[in-house]
Order: sequence, then C-alpha cells, then structure tokens
Amino acid sequence: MNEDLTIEHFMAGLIKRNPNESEFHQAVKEVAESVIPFINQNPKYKKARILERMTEPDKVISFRVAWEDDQGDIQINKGYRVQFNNSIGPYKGGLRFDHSVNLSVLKFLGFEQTFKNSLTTLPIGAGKGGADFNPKGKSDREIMRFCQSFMTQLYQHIGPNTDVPAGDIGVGSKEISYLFGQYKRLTHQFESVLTGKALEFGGSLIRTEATGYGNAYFMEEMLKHAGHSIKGKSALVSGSGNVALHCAEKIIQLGGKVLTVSDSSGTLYVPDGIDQEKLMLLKDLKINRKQRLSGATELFKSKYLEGQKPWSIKSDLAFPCATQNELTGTDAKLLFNNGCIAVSEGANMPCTPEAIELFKDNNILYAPGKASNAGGVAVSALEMSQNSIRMSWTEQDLEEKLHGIMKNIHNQCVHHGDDKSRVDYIKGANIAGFIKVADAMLAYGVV
Ligand code: NDP
Ligand code: 2IT
Repeated sequence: MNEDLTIEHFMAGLIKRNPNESEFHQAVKEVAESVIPFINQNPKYKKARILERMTEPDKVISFRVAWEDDQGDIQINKGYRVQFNNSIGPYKGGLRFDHSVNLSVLKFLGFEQTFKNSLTTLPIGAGKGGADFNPKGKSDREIMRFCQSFMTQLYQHIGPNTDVPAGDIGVGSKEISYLFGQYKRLTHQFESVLTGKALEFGGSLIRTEATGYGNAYFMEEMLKHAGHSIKGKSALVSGSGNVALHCAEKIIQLGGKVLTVSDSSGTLYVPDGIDQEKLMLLKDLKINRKQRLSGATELFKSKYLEGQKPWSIKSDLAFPCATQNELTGTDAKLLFNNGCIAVSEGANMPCTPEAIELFKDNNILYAPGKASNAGGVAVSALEMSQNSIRMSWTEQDLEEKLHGIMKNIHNQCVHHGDDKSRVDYIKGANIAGFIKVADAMLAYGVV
C-alpha cells in the first residue's frame, strides 16, 4: 500500500471489472491520468481507495419500457438510471433518449457528471439515465406514451432529495413535461423531481439557454486569460440541438461569427456568418418544427455539406456541441492546419484522446466539457433552489449567476491546472472536481 498507484494498474483493474465499456474506459482514463499523480502526492486519498470507489457507481437501475405505437403494435426498449455518486448532493444529471444509449455510454456520462457537478460548487451529486428509444420520426402521442411508461418504472427511484433527472440528447421540454405529468400522477406530489421544466410549472428562466451560453462564456474566459476575445473571431459549431443553437446565439452576442451548425447527416455552412435573424429561423426549424438541417439551405443563402462535419472549414474557434467522439485526431489536424486557436466542448466527451493530444502538442487552448458545459446543470441546480423557496428569479439575475459560475469554474481550472507556461484545463477541471467529492467521501468513512 506504500507504492504509488499507477495508471496502467488502475486501468487494467477497471477494464477487468467493466468489460466491453469503451466509452466508460475512455472517460475514466482521462481523469485517472490527471488525478493519479495528485493522489500519489496526497496519500490519504490513496489509502482510502477513493478513485476505485469513485469509479464504481452507487447503483445501476435497468428496466423494461413497454409501450404501444400508433399502429397498435407493442414496442419494448431498455431504460436505465445510473446513480453514480451522491456524496455532495442528490443524484443529478440528464436523461438521454437515443438509439445509441447503453450502459457504457450512461456510465461515462454519470462519471463525468460527478466532476462537472462538483465544479459548479452547488450541492448536486451525479447521475445519468435514459433509454435506447429513438424519438426521431415518432409522433407526439408515441413520445407521450413512451415517457409515461418510462416514468412508471423510474418514479420509485427518484425524488427531490434523492435523484433529480433533466434533459439531454432527445429529451427536451416536451419530454420533461410528459415525464413530470406522469410522476405527479403516480405520486400525488408536486415536487422538484425534474429540472428543465416549463415555466408554468416550476421551470427556471435561462435553463434552456444555459449549457450553450455557458460554453461561450467559458471560451471567452479562456481566451481572455490568453490575451484574446471572441469578438471578431470566426467559429465552427457542431450540432443543431439545444446546446449548439444557444452556444451559437451567445457567440453572436459576444461579437463572434458563427460559420456552421450541423446534424448527423451533414453541415450547414454559412460563409457570411449566421446572424441573430438566421438563428431564429434555425431555432424554429429545429426546435418547433423538428425538421432536418438540410431544409435550411432554402431559408437563407448557404451550403449544406452532405455527410460532412464542420471541422475542415477554416476558423479561429471550434465548439463541438453534438455528441461523444465526434471530433477525431484527423479533424483536430484539420483545425490546426487552418489556424484554429481554441476548442471548447459543449457536448460531453466530443473530442477523442487523439484530438486532445494534438491540441496539447500544438498549444491549442482546450476546455473539457465537464468544465465548459457545466452551465446547464448549474442552472438546473438553481431551478431546484427556486423550487425550494417557491420563488422565481429574473432572467437578468439568472444570467448573471450563470456567468459568475462559469467564471468561477474557469478560475478553478487555472488554479489547479496552471503549468507555468500554459493552463492544462483537463488537469485543472479533474483535480478541482475531484477534491470536493473525495473529501466528502473521506468524511463519511468506509461506505
Ligand atoms: P439535442 O438532442 O438537443 O441535440 C443533439 C444534436 O446533436 C442534434 O443536432 C443531433 O443531430 C446531433 N447529433 C446527435 N448524435 C449525433 C451523431 N452521432 N453525429 C452527429 N451529430 C449528432 O441534444 P443537446 O443539445 O441537449 O445535447 C448535445 C450534447 O450536449 C450531448 O453530448 C449532451 O450530453 C451535451 N450536454 C447537454 C446538456 C443540456 O443541458 N442539454 C448539458 C451538458 C451537456 P440529429 O438531429 O441529426 O441527431
Ligand atoms: O450533461 C449534462 O450536464 C446535462 N445533460 C444536464 C443535466 C442536468 O441535470 O441539468
């Protein structure tokens, strides 16, 4: 027990205990690489085997979700909730409805959430859940029946002081409303059990915008620290969902020029930049009308690059806001060759380890999602606070609080990640996020 913990030994054990979970291995390895040297310098964490405990979820719940489609046929999906760590607050994290959802994906997301939620400094533990249900092409009634069946299984495991889910890919305001309605029906309780609710029944202003706005704020802080700013810079945004569109909106407000948004079929390239007016059209197309991005080319002068990602277009900044591993080593090389100076993740783990290595080797500023996309869950925690005091704060109040939280997360990254010549934001975010949770776990003894 006196020997140093090694990354190789630690990872071999983790892979053996969690076979065939490549996304989970990837997320843990990134944390282990920065946290293990810190643990070796602080033997109290090693002796208590905190990292081993932190990488084992508190509880994994999986259940059948049976529902009837519009044709009267029975459909069956797999539903999950991974309750990862509640050392510093009730489990908190989104629900993802996507065909790609499996336990490896939800464990990686729940693990990342542990560090992210700690960085917000708010009292929230970490969880993640969802189903391998694909909402694309489903009618509203089918989505409603699916959500009701999903909640009928989930409700006994969650509660305002136990576990408070929210949205993620494929789960927006409509789905949260159906889920909340069913929870209320099953429990006879009107309580703060979900965040991202509509304003009429306990939702918070700015929650919808928070992740994307927060990501742009984080980029601005990172650039400011390095003597730059978003103003006048060109930006590539991937994705065209909740995070991407609001990230684009804040970049525009801060004076940047957004050249792209994308979806899983291709990239919309607007050489003159997406202005606020075009963004409103995009929001209507994607959020209200749920159409494909390719339909936007007719709305305004732009090209749709079928089957292509945004990363080959020349730009100063990059904001991956779609999904995990969407920006590879090859994409990172393209960004570098085109003069990109900074990357800030709106999505969870969108950059592969090869891409991150390339950013590091070439001094491209890089913000990991657990720091840069924490604005969403932070405003979720503020939604919980408002529900507790049965009050609603104003838009201005909330945006100021969000901005302050993102600045504070940036400062924590600088504090723990400053390596004299540069800030290692991965190291900073991982160590800062680790300390609070680890100290709470130490205080509880062996649990
Ligand atoms: P949405 O469902 O609103 O949007 C997802 C977007 O990503 C869509 O444009 C979708 O395109 C695209 N996308 C999904 N899968 C792929 C893929 N395999 N390849 C290319 N594009 C893809 O989700 P969000 O905006 O809420 O989430 C986006 C990311 O941000 C996720 O990683 C999520 O975990 C993360 N995040 C979300 C938070 C939130 O508050 N919502 C908070 C923090 C992080 P298409 O329509 O073609 O599928
Ligand atoms: O990844 C995330 O942080 C989210 N999907 C938001 C979680 C939340 O509880 O608001």
